[in-house]
Amino acid sequence: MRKFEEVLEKAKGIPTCKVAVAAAEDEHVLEAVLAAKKQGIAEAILVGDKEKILALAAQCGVAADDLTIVHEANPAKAALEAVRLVSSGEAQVVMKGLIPTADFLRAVLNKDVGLRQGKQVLSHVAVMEIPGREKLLFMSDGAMNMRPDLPQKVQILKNVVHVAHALGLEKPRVAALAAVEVVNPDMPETVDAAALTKMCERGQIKGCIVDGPLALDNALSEEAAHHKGIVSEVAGRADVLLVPEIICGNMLYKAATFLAQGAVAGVVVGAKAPIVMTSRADSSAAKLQSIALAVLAAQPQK
Ligand code: COD
Repeated sequence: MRKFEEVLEKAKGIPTCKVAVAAAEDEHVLEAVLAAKKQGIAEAILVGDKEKILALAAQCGVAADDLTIVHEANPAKAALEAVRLVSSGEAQVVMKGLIPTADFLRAVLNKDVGLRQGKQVLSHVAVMEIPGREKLLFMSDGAMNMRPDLPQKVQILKNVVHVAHALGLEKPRVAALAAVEVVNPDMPETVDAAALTKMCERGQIKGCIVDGPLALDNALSEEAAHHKGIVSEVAGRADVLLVPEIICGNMLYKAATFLAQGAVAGVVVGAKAPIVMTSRADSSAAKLQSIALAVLAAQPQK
C-alpha cells in the first residue's frame, strides 16, 4: 500500500469491530473513534471519566445517546476494564487513551485479565507514510520492548511481518538495522542482525526476506546501497525497518512526523487482540489510521 487512504478503505470492507478505549477522556481519541464509527471502520466502548467524555463529545456535536460509556475515572482501572472487555470477547480491539504508556501496557500484560498468549512477545509496530516515498514503511519496535535480545527480536520480526501481511504485502523486505553494514562484535546489534538474516535464509523465519546488518541509508536508498557495494533483495528497497532497541525506533517514529511531516499509525501485536497504541501527542488522524490498522491486524490470516 502506498497511502493510509488505502488502509482506511480496506478496513471499511470488514465487518465492524468493537474497540474498547482505555481512559477515553481525550479530544483526539474521541475524534478518532467518532470518525471510525462514521466511516464504518469500528464502533467504540468508551471506558473513562463519563462527565469529561460527555463534555468533549458535546464539543464534537455528539449526543450522549450515541455513545457507549463505561464510567471509571481512574485511568489505571479504566485500562484494566477496557482490557477485560477484550478478554471477555465484548470487544475485539483495545485502545490507549489518556494514560501513560507503561501504565496502559501493564493492564495489557495483567496476569488475570490481560491479553498475553502464553510466552509470546508483544511488540509495537509503526506504519509510516513519508512524503516523497512511494510506499508505506513499517518499523518495529519503537514503543514497547526496550532492549530486546535475539529470541525477542525473532518474535518482534514475526509480529511486524504479520501486520505487513495484513496490509497485503506478501513477502515484505526487512532491513535489520544497525549503525554499519558489516558484522562487528563490538556492536552486538550487528551480530543479531546477521543471525536474523541467516535464520530467514534457513527457513527459521518465514513470510519475509531479511537482510542485515544494514544502516538506514543503505536500507532505504538504492543509490546508497550501490555506493557501498551492497547487493541484496532488501538493500535500498526495505519495507520494514527492524530497529535494535526502543530509542532508535522511538526517534524514527517521531522524526517521521516532526521532521518529515509524515503520517503515522501504531499498534501492538502478539497479544490475543491488537492494541491501538499511539503517542498522546499524535493527531486524531494518526489515531484513526491506527484503529484501521488494528482492525486489519485483527483479521485471521491464511
Ligand atoms: N511481551 C510479553 N510479555 C511481556 C512483555 C512483552 N513485550 N514485556 C513484559 N512482559 C511480561 C514479563 O515477562 C513479565 O511476566 C510481566 O510481563 C511483567 O514484566 P516486567 O517486570 O518487565 O514489567 P514492567 O511493568 O516493569 O514493564 C513492562 C512494560 C511494557 C511496561 C515496560 O517494558 C515498558 O515500560 N516499556 C516501554 C513503554 C514506554 O514507555 N514506551 C515509550 C512510549 S511511546
